[in-house]
Formats: sequence, C-alpha cells, structure tokens
Amino acid sequence: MGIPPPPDKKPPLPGHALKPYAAACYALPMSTLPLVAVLNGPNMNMLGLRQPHLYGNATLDDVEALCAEAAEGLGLAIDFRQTNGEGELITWVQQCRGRAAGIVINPAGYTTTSIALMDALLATELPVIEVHITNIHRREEFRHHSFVSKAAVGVICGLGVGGYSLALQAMADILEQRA
Ligand code: DHK
Repeated sequence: MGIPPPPDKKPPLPGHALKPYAAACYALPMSTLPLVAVLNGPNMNMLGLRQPHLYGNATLDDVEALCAEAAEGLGLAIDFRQTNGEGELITWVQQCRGRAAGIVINPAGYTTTSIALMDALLATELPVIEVHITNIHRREEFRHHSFVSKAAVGVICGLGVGGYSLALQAMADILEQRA
C-alpha cells in the first residue's frame, strides 16, 4: 500500500519549492515529526562569499545540510528557507502558526530594524530561537539591539554556523518539555 499521500499537494509553508529532504519529510504522516521552520533573512544567500573573515566559508546550502543532519538526529522535520524580502519573511512566519512546532530564525539585517517581524513572531505563539553566526555584541553598536529577541525564548550568537545545530537541539528540548 505504501505511505498515503499528504492531504493536499501544498508544501507545509507554501510559497517556495521544497528541498528534497523536506519533500521526504512531508511524505511522512503529518504527525510523525514536529516541524521546525529554519528561516534566514537578507544576504544569508551570500554565505561563503560575504565577509568570510566574519561569516566563515560555509555556504547556505552547507548550513541547510547541517540543519538537516541535526534535525534527523533529533527527530525533527525542518523547512529551511531564505529570503531577502521583509514581507516574504513575515508571511512565512505567519504561515508557521498552526503548522510548525517552532521557529529557528536568523533575521540578519532585519534583526535591528523590523518591529513587524517581531510582531509576526509574537503572533505565532510558538517557541522562537534567534541565531546569529557572528557575535553581534562584539560588532558595531547598531547590531547590538534586536527587536526579534523580544519574541525569542533564546538567542545563540557568535558560534558560527554551528549555532544552527545548537538552536535545533535547544528547540528539541523545548518541544519535549512542552509535550
Ligand atoms: C547576519 C547579518 O546579515 C547581519 O545583518 C547581522 C548576522 C548578523 C549573523 O551574524 O548571522 O548583524
């Protein structure tokens, strides 16, 4: 008989094509694994090229693979996305409500500017973990204040791309405690 098809053909967070591993997760019965959205803001698509002395040499595809591996070990499904648009990021956050169990987000440049993103994250009523590759507190003063932190249970910064795996680990613990 095989695995029954999902109730509809849309991805968990509609809008962008599913990556192969996400499609594989989606093919599982919906209740099997908690879904964590891993969202990335502007310029994160430039990882590997942009200021490698700050952000390192890993590309966003590398980060996605890292997250997929971490998630598999933790029993989580992930939907990994990046956008340069504030509105698109906010739409994805809104779509998490009722669909995802939690959100890991690197809001990048919108961290310090977007009250709308903070409001959207608060409206989801989901656990949110904020990630920054660099230690924003050792950098320019304008990077020190985060609106997103007001909506986050925790923040990981300065630990490189490994911060994403740590965030997923923390998210798995939070979801287990809430279960
Ligand atoms: C990434 C960015 O693009 C910056 O705007 C933030 C963050 C820092 C990071 O460290 O991942 O200030």
